[in-house]
Amino acid sequence: MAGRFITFEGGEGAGKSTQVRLLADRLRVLGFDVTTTREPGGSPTAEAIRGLLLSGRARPLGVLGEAYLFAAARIDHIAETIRPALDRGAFVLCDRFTDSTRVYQGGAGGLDPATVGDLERAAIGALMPTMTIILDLPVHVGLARAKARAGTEPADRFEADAIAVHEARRQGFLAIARAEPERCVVVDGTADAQTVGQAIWAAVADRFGLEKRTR
Ligand code: Z5A
Repeated sequence: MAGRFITFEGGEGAGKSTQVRLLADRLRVLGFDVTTTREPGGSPTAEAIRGLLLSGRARPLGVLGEAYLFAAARIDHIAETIRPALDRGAFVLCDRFTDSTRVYQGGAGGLDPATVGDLERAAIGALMPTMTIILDLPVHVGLARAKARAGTEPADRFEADAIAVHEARRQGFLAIARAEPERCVVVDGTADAQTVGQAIWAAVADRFGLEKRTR
């Protein structure tokens, strides 16, 4: 794998999409080839599956059925978007990836860890992110942001879950960070977007040895 694969994780409204954009801008200014993408989605077939999942139409399949759909979308996303970009040496910045399945369908979702692990291996093989940025903030702050952005639009399938479920997800991401400190960096997402972006940039520059090009 020639490129570098950075994923962004965290709860609803944590600021992942905003930070993907800010980091992409910084890297492009430095002349890097950057692909930004998201899950579920990121390729035409995976975007179609996203529609099924977020609308709630797949909910009758249960957590196992939804997990299979997230995995199917991921298989296509990797083949069509992530792998080609990494092979040409790009930075790939992805809004959610396999940690979201671990947390939303496993952990807080109740799917047993062995099944989550089997599905992960089947879908991604050895393609773990080079670096994962976990944006952490209190649940009520993230939900308020998501609600303000959505206006009168109804909450999606996952936003609509109970506060206790959102809190379990937050703790799930923090547990992954503790278990895999070499891959994961937890960033406080409560500050303004530019301040959060600066903290992320410091971590990325350090991780990939970019400091000399930026200071
Ligand atoms: N899911 C799953 O269950 N299993 C899986 O394997 C995968 C996903 C891959 C995808 O939803 C859903 O799928 C997700 C998990 C589940 N659950 N939900 N809901 P999505 O893609 O539609 O949404 P999301 O991933 O949860 O992200 P989000 O709600 O769109 O938020 P975000 O990307 O983290 O934040 P944002 O869009 O950058 O910012 C939200 C708002 O806050 C926006 O108005 C910003 O301008 C504002 N913002 C951003 N940063 C700040 C700061 N720092 N201060 C103040 N305001 C800010």
